Amino acid sequence: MNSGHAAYNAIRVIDSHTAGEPTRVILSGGPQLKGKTLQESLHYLRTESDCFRLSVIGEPRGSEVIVGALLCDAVDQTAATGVIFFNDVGYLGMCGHGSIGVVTTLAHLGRIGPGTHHIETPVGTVQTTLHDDGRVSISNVPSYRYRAHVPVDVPGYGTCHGDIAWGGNWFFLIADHGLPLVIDHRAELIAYTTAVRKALSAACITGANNALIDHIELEAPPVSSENSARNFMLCPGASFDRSPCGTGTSARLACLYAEGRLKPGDTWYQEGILGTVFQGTIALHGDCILPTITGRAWITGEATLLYDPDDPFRSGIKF
Ligand code: PYC
Repeated sequence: MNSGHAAYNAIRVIDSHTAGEPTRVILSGGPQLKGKTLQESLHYLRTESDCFRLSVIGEPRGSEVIVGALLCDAVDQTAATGVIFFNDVGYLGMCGHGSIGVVTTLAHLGRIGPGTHHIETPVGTVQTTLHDDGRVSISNVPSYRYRAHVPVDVPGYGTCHGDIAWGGNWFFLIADHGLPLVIDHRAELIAYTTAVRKALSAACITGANNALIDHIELEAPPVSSENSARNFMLCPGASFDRSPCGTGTSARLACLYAEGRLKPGDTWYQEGILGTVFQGTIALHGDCILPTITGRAWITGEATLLYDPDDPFRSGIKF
């Protein structure tokens, strides 16, 4: 059973940010996972050692903005690593900016060089390419639009419409929100997207197989004329993505393809709320698309997290 408090000694981490969004890669010192597949390892982590998650990325060692990336053994021996992504409220199927952070971290450690590398996640294997100039491309999991133009009544705001799409996580993508996608309006953007997520849940509007929609994406024209569009992304919990969001961009590409607005060979320049950009292209895969997202991460720190048994907040602070 989950003991409820963190009994770790020293956890080695490397911090980075991808287009502004932080990733903390956990190299060693975490729980011994059990399971033959990454899904089983994730189940074990979730049910038996969940206190690890908040102890590593929550306050006082981290913050709600950080995405954790726990490196673990891959089942596929040719993969560079297995990885389980999480944030302050739970686990992410896939994480685009986090995968770019993981590849950049492995390169920083000298474990990989420029070229193609596979990363195993609980929702599938992702092919990555580390380019000579430090940029990283992620060939994400098959992505698709599940439902189009779904109306939802948002208390206090009125009705909006959104597409439901899978890009490695479940997204509700809204264009008719009427809000300015600028960082100074972040409090308003968080309040609105949180209300939308609540309204979706209250109306039992879900992804396929009743999956919870936990990411809300607002769309707008780009600020820079060099880009294709801008977004604001509410992550699970109360935090927003500082980057254009890799899985969110994948979901957007799936919707654009479904609308006939994007085809293989086209390049989409997705601007995030800070103005940083991910480049997206697609290939076809049955009824789905295979998105490739390209961006860049930078290493910001190397640290050993310590756990004093007398520290009342050694397991992190749960808000
Ligand atoms: O880049 O896919 C992403 C992501 C998901 C949540 C935060 N970033």
